[in-house]
Amino acid sequence: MAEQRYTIPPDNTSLGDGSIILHLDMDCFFAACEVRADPSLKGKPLVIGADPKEGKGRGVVCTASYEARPFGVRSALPISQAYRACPQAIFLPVNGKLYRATSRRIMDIVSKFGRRYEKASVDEMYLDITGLVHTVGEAKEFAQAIKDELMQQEGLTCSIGIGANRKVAKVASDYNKPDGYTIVPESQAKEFFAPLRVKKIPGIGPKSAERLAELGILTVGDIAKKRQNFLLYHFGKYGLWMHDIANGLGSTAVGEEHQIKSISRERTFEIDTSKLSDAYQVVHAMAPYLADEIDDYELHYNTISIKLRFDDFTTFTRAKTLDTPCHDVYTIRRIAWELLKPLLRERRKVRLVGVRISKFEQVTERQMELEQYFTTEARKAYI
Ligand code: TTP
Ligand code: MG
Repeated sequence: MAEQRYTIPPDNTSLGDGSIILHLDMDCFFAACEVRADPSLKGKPLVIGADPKEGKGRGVVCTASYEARPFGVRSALPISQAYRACPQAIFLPVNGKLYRATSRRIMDIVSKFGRRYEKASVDEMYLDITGLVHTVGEAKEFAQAIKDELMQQEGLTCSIGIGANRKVAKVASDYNKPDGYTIVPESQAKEFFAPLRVKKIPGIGPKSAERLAELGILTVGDIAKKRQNFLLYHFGKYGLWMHDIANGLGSTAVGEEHQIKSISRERTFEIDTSKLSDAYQVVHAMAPYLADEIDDYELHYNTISIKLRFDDFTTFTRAKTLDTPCHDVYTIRRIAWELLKPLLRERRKVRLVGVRISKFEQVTERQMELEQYFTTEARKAYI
């Protein structure tokens, strides 16, 4: 059965008396940055991710241009499958520096439009625009003004959702992609959600969707209609959360949480390896990316973790929390290797190595100076 489409109500409709939240998500972000850098790629199927090696490549797709999506190519698909589905696509490696620099400029541009803002990922953000717009017509103009500004300054398109809470705004920004916007007044939130499949709500994953389906619950409207006690019985507190969301209630806090929780990198070997030097090289090469990114955010890390997957897919993680926060590359390398080495003793074949830094904190200038000094000392010791 085709899903019933939501239509934005007339321009003079009130958005409601509570908060007004805007969610913005860039369109096929990594691919769009590549097209901007090389306009000859425009209109072509484009896949950003691991090297496909003519179908033998390992690793995954990061994103695909809208021209590649009809072939079933999407984020997280193994790159070998993407190659089989669309061999004529242009496959490009990930240029993290370009995307991060673009992301920062976008956030600068967009944040000026709101009262508060929160960066939610490399290509999405929330704005609290309570009091800045009151009607559907004003919200449309507001969304269009942001889109025009981004197009003018960055040459990129985005999609925007405006609603009475974060969840409505987030689902709305995805509703009319690419290059669209969807405005959902408070009074329409339930109707907007009702026909959507439960998995459309971020926070309801495949497992929950399966359990809901077993109970005959397929759409968000089905959740809204259930009694709270029923959902509490089957899902505990999570059931109550789902009930609230389905009924158009949800968090409106923007920018109150620390936005970025961890930064990680993973690498799948082309061929499973039992050589220690292979694992070491990966850690060595990954560390600067992590350190670079943390510098972009002007944060320090407290915890370093590793992930190790053997050829039979058994996976181990280990973590170490430091006595003092750091931001340098050397500490990442040293600790990650300390954590990895004991696991490699048996010389089993390794499929994947990953490094993560987390428990971030902002640092004062004085701390920065000290850190600088110790980093220089550490570098000397290291070389
Ligand atoms: P998304 O916003 O999920 O995707 P997108 O911007 O490419 O496409 P859409 O138009 O549907 O929003 O993610 C933003 C970027 O994050 C994306 O361009 C690439 C990266 N990414 C990954 O590297 N791996 C992933 O699994 C996902 C989902 C995204
Ligand atoms: Mg996006």
